[in-house]
Amino acid sequence: MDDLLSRLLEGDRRAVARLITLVENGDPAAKDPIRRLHEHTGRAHIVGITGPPGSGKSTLVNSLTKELRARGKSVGIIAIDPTSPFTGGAVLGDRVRMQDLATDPEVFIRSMGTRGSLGGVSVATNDAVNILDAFGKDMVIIETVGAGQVEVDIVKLAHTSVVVSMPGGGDEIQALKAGIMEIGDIFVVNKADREDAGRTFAEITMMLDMSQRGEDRVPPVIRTVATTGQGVDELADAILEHHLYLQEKGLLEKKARERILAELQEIINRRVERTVERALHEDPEMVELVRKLVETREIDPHSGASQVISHLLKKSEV
Ligand SMILES: Nc1nc2c(ncn2[C@@H]2O[C@H](COP(=O)(O)OP(=O)(O)OP(=O)(O)O)[C@@H](O)[C@H]2O)c(=O)[nH]1
Ligand SMILES: [Mg+2]
Repeated sequence: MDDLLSRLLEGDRRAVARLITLVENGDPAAKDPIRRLHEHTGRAHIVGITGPPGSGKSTLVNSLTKELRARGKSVGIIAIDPTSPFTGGAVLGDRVRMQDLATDPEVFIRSMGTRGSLGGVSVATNDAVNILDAFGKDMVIIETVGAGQVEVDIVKLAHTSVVVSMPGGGDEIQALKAGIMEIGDIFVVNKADREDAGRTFAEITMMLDMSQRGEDRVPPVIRTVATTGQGVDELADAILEHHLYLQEKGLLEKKARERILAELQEIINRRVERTVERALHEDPEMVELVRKLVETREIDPHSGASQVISHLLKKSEV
């Protein structure tokens, strides 16, 4: 296992795939390489692409990556699939939509399942981003379906967040309002070949005008047709410009700090959660005892929980 990281750093794609699998499975064998990998990270421009199901994110990532490759950038892609397990249909779908890129050695594509574990997803995704960063990819693109808490967490991992919408989705404009709006750095109206695209474009532009984001930069709204590549050069421009903007304003360091904080928080949450699960599993009598005390009204549930927690903290290492 020791040489997995060396192989990765030497450019071995199989080592990358293997390490991401270990991370995804929460395999303890990932721990050491992930720890040692850290010093090799911090160079990639991380781009989050989020939006409702079927809005064309994968198709867009495909054409965007082609555009970025034409500009000499190497690209790593992580597609988060929230619904199906790792071998599920959507993953195959992504493979099909991104198959143009499959033979390019400067592109690495990986789908990750979420396996129903919320905290775990962010941690695994972040590890995968770090792996592709250390692997030397100039840009790492994360595709995720919006817009729930997981997506917001994942978007927090990105330097540049692209929010994709499509025409005719009244619902998804609502979803935009529900939180993703604030974190989008660039907005895309994909499927601009559809006739109601103009209205969606106008709605998003208006919402951005009304929202006070406390920034001197108004996020651009870009119309794309992912299937033909129309507007994708403009999107690539906007993404690279945003990175320059972050650099020039000294915001890249701020983002990096926020990223590390979010990463630490996720790891801590996840580890505490798992420790509690494990400890409760190993010590059911303790819980049963407290349950009885609460049942017989000798103590209240809050004090009961406190007792369980202090007991667990005493006996287990997080
Ligand atoms: N007309 C039109 N269709 C598009 C466009 N972009 C994507 N599509 C089609 O929309 C469908 C969904 O595209 P995907 O790229 O899989 O969308 P997605 O957002 O990645 O979907 P999920 O990952 O399942 O949420 C496919 O049939 C695409 O061919 C576009 O610009 N115009
Ligand atoms: Mg997709």
